[in-house]
Amino acid sequence: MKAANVVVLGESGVGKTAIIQRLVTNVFDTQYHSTLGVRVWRKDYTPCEITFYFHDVQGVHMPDALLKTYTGAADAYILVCDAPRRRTASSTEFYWAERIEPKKPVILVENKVDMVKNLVVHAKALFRLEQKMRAKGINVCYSTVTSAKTGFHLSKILQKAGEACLRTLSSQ
Ligand SMILES: Nc1nc2c(ncn2[C@@H]2O[C@H](COP(=O)(O)OP(=O)(O)OP(=O)(O)O)[C@@H](O)[C@H]2O)c(=O)[nH]1
Ligand SMILES: [Mg+2]
Repeated sequence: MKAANVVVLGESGVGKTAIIQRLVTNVFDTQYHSTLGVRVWRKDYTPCEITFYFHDVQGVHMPDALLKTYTGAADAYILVCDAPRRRTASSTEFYWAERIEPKKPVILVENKVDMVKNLVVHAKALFRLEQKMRAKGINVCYSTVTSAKTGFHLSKILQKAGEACLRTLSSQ
């Protein structure tokens, strides 16, 4: 198995920990325990023969020099915003996207879609965000709406992250 670092970034409360926990343990916790610092979660993913190390980074902004120690070690990123709060998408575009290495692959996620009425509106907004990120030179390789609560569209993230990490590892 190859080791791959996936660094998960986004504003506080968007559901980074919930997504990772669902991917690794298939559990969803309704309680909010804000992450302090960075927590690393391990998951073997046999279809790609990869061991993921998901770096669950606190959403509270930390000094750029410290954040860089995590973003620099990434083989891929997952950037998360949430559907009920539009400003979290702006933060993805103008804060988090400016603190990653642009050539490394990015999976763009709009989470908590179980809370919205019109999914099509959100899918279209995510598509526009993806276009804007690409225009900034960010290497978005996949984008999806998700729900960590219901598990909606989460399985694709493992597959796309696995493929992205294999590309990064083979180019090194
Ligand atoms: N309805 C719903 N709630 C969610 C979903 N994902 C996460 N939540 C809830 O949102 C809250 C915040 O989730 P977290 O995963 O802790 O958020 P985070 O991005 O890790 O936040 P920080 O650690 O502070 O950066 C928790 O109460 C979760 O239960 C989702 O898909 N749907
Ligand atoms: Mg967290």
